[in-house]
Amino acid sequence: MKASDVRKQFPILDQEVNGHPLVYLDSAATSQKPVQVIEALSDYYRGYNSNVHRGVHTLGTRATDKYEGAREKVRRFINASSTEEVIFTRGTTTAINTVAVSYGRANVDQGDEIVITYMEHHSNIIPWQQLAKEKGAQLKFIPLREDGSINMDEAKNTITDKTKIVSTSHVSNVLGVINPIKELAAIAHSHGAVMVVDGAQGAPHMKVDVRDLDCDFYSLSGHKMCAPTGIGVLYGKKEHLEKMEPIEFGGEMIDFVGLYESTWKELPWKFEAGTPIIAGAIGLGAAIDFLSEIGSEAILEHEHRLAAYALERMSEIENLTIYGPLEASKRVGVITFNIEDVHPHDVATVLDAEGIAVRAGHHCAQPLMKWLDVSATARASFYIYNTEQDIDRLVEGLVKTKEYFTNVF
Ligand code: 7TS
Repeated sequence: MKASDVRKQFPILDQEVNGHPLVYLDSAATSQKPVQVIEALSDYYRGYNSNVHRGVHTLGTRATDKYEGAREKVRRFINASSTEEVIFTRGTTTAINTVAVSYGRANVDQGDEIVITYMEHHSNIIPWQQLAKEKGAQLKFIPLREDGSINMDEAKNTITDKTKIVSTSHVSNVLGVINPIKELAAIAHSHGAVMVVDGAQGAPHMKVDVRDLDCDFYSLSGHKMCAPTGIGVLYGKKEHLEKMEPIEFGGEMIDFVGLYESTWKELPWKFEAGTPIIAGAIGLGAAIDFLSEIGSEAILEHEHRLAAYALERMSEIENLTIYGPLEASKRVGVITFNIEDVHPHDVATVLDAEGIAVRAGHHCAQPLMKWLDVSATARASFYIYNTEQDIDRLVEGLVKTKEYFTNVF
């Protein structure tokens, strides 16, 4: 699909906000949805809404085929060995919590170490904090280089024979930096630890090959990659998942229930309690078809081009600080910044008046804000439907913001 055709598939982008054509630069929070995904949801609810794996009736069979078909699409998309390794979850947060509770409780003991970094999203911090507290384990943080990227020499020092779990984001939701997962996984494995990847900001933007990365677990959120909210994926190596206990019980995950003892279904269903997220999974399948048509390489190339252009144009603005590496090739299309003496919420408010949507705040990464020595930042995040013109509008908006606050104060 040509870049100019991609944007046309997103009906929401064709509107005015506050009297200006909408420029949506908040895709790291959630992406917009193409018409193909909206139609897949509508087809399900209009044509074959039914529960899965239960009835023998025709609608139930269609729904089951589509739901399990979506699992196979995910498997191919991340190159897992088998659909047994693909568990549908509510999102990345649920996926990481599942690993921390199920794998973590069984494999982490007092005195063990769990290693993460300073750049993690809260969803990849708190589950490990809770586990560490419960088990008397130590939570350790890999130091970052000055540009915010992971210091691999420090990674080698931080990960030790006591480390049981290493968990980091594939891509930081604040700095946009792409992390060297394959290298970290190799270090983790050399100490007998598992590698957990928070892929919320990775899977939307680049090729994910879980076998090549050799990670033990990988999580993603559908809503950041053109699918609906409420659907995500936990990938896990079968050798781990087979030994792990479910953390939710009832409904879809049951094999046999007695009065005092019960047994679970096989993988992947033993981790999918209750009625599954059927519409969400079907929507994710449609989103994967859509993204695959564009191609992961083309998506990353597009983001590198936009990031390079944004970094160049934004660095022309005086007193504007950009966080993270300044080489576009080290990032995806996420640019976090501050304008001196202007609060990021004020930046976002002025931009909104111009029809430009950006996020301001701590981005659910308070330890990283502390590391950056700021209380908050503004963030512009791009995706497949953004263009150089969107960045021009952002830069014009930022210049206006600066003028406005310079004149007022
Ligand atoms: N990990 C990372 C790196 C994220 O960016 C996010 C969401 C999550 C985990 C949690 O994903 P969820 O789908 O389970 O909520 N990040 C953001 C953000 O940057 N702005 O809003 C949500």
